[in-house]
Amino acid sequence: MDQLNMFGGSKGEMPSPKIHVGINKVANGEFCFFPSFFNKLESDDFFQVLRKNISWKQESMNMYGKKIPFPRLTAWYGDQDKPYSFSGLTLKPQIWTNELLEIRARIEPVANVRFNSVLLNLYRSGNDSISWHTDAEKELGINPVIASVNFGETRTFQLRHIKTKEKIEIHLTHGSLLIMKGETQHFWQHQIPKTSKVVRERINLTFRFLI
Ligand SMILES: O=C(O)CCC(=O)C(=O)O
Ligand SMILES: [Mn+2]
Repeated sequence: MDQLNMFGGSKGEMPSPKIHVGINKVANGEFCFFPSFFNKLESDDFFQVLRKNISWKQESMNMYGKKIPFPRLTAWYGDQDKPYSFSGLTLKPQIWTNELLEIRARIEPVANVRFNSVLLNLYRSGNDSISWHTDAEKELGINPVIASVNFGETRTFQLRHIKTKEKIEIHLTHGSLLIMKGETQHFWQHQIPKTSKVVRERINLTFRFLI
């Protein structure tokens, strides 16, 4: 199967229970979800170009004096004067590529904010994941708007309210855009769990504004 026919698009995908297209207000949070924000052709193109041109790195976090590799590859791009720290790492951003600027120009009018940086994740298989966390680093300000763009395999994005433990699942399809805003990062953790299904690669971009 060639790369262009690899990803099925959102037709026939499982719907995301509770979350519908457009604005969703939940307890202590707000999400805007567009399952096919980018069409199939442009999503196929973006997947290929990003897979090839992004400088993917195997970063590790320091835990009890040990280096633990992240279960995914990552990359950090953005304005040069905005270093970013998370999980004990400080990353100096790489310079924006044309594709990243193109994607940013498409999503900024919808998110209604400016983004000066983007963190990219490459999930190589079902064994790659990101565990429960919030995007609440102090450089992101009080109520950050985070815009998540997805290409490649559909993976399940889970949210969990830190007090009520309510759970929400969103199927992040090829070409989807999910915007998290309002108080979300103070009350809802999120993760992409591992899956035992045989899955193809997935690229996720989270656009952020660093103060
Ligand atoms: O891959 C995803 O959808 C989530 C990535 C994420 O939460 C992050 O990079 O902070
Ligand atoms: Mn996150």
